[in-house]
Amino acid sequence: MSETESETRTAERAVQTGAEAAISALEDAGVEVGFGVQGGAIMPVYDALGQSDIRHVTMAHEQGAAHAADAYGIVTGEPGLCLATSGPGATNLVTGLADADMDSDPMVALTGQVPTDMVGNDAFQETDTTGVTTPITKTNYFATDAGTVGDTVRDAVAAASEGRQGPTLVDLPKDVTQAETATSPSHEPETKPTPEAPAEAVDEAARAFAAAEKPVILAGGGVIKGEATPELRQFAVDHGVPVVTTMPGVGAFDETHPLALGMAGMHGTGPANMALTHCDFMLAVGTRFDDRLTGGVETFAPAARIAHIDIDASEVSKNVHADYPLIGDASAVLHQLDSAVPRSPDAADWQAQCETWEREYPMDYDAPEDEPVKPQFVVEAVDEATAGDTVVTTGVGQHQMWAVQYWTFTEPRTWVSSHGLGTMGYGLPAAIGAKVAAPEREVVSFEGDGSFLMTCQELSVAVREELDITVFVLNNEAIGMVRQWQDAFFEGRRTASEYPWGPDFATVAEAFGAAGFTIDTYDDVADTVEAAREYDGPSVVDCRIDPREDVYPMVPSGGDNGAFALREEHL
Ligand SMILES: Cc1ncc(C[n+]2csc(CCOP(=O)(O)OP(=O)(O)O)c2C)c(N)n1
Repeated sequence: MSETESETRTAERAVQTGAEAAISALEDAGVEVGFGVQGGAIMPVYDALGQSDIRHVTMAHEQGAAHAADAYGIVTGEPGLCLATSGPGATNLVTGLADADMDSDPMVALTGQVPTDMVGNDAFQETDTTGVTTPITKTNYFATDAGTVGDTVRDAVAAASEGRQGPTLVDLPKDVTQAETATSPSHEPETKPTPEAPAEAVDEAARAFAAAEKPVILAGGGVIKGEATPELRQFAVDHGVPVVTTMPGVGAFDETHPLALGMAGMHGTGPANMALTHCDFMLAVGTRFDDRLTGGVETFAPAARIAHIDIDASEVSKNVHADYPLIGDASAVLHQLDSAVPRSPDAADWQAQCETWEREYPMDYDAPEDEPVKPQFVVEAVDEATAGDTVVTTGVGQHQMWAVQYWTFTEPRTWVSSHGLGTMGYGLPAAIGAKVAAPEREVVSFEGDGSFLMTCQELSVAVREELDITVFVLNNEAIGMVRQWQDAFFEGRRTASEYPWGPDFATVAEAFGAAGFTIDTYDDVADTVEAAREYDGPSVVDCRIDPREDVYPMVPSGGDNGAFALREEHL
């Protein structure tokens, strides 16, 4: 670097306050966007942010800010940034932090805090933010000094993305961000080598894999987070192994590929659940074997030897015993395994068996023309109308399951949903975060009427920012997933689950300045989908769907994946 360049760089990085040091650290880390809501204790940070090149998207609610940042992180692979003030601002982030923590999404939260000498005094808008968020962040920090706050923020950004990703938080007392300092963030974060698994463990797993007669790959969200999609696809194709995904792993394998069996678990496909139940060898990559995937662990893959690749050693043999633990980075270990495999398994009969299951258990539904529109039909119509790299976000409930079941995912980072926490209200703010992250890509959101009601105020943000997103509210006038469980397990007693009092969502959209559309019949579907997509800006389609429709196949909670109920069997 020449002397002049060095002077310019120093001049650009010169900071005067703790807040400026914090923002400078974000800039150095390459952060381009933040989502948040202003407030007293965070004002110095916002003041510095306003003078930086970082774009700020003001959200209507801090929960929306956290979900938007979360989705930004999923779509880009880089930590999404959210900001909130102390007290209620910070507590409003809690759901979004917990959501990101459950799904290992990279995210950084900056929260304002009352001045250090008032901490513990029950000061106005004081909450013990680090205390509240300790169990739902990967790590959190309480900034103590203007001279070190830049380094703290830099560490928080690095921690969100290294190893197993997750949300981090820095709590920023107002005196720390207001104090003068000339100290810029100093150190570069350590770059850690990509961890490989021990060679003997890899060899052992490779030999067991080669000897398998019924091998299956279970691809989890860690495949996508670890950028191991190409390696996983190559491994599966080279060795002719059928691939099942978890819900966060959707997109890790092209669902149009002949080896793709789809998503497994409670509402997984028949072939996926049959393959997991009857395999003799499972190569699980980047999954935490959560209960919605496994059903009852005692009936999960009873005949399988399991090799588990995971970056986080604490996930291995946590819920399901791993016969071959392979701790390391997913793409590095897949490379190692591929080199160590002596020969591909002889699995022609098994592949044929999987194909038989695919024919036996297709994903289908009845759509009589004289009945209300089926939600699956809407999902398929939108899928057909859009391109392969379209980003799909959802709320939580039946609509989420129909979206994942009836959309054909071919690419990673196109499926943006709340998996582990199951947060209603995730879909719209996530669509905002996704569109900000990838303005060139189409973004659609499938919502339930209950989910949409929880965060629909964020439509005001989409209108203000001119974000071209399309929201399909699969409106069954109910919190349908609860209604489905009441019908199945509570003798049809529908306590507090029917929502006939909901608003006209097209009118709600128009009130916010978005475009509103309604689908009442099958004849409306194609033209309305087209009109909503063509509208240059946010649009909402109120899809009046059949309120009796249920999600199938279904494995009851804790049940046997191999004994799923089909539509015609009704639980
Ligand atoms: C914040 C939150 N509250 C409650 C629940 C429990 N819950 C799970 S699914 C569901 C129904 C969701 O209803 P809706 O968004 O209308 O979707 P539908 O199931 O009708 O498609 C509920 C209430 C939840 N997941 N999240």
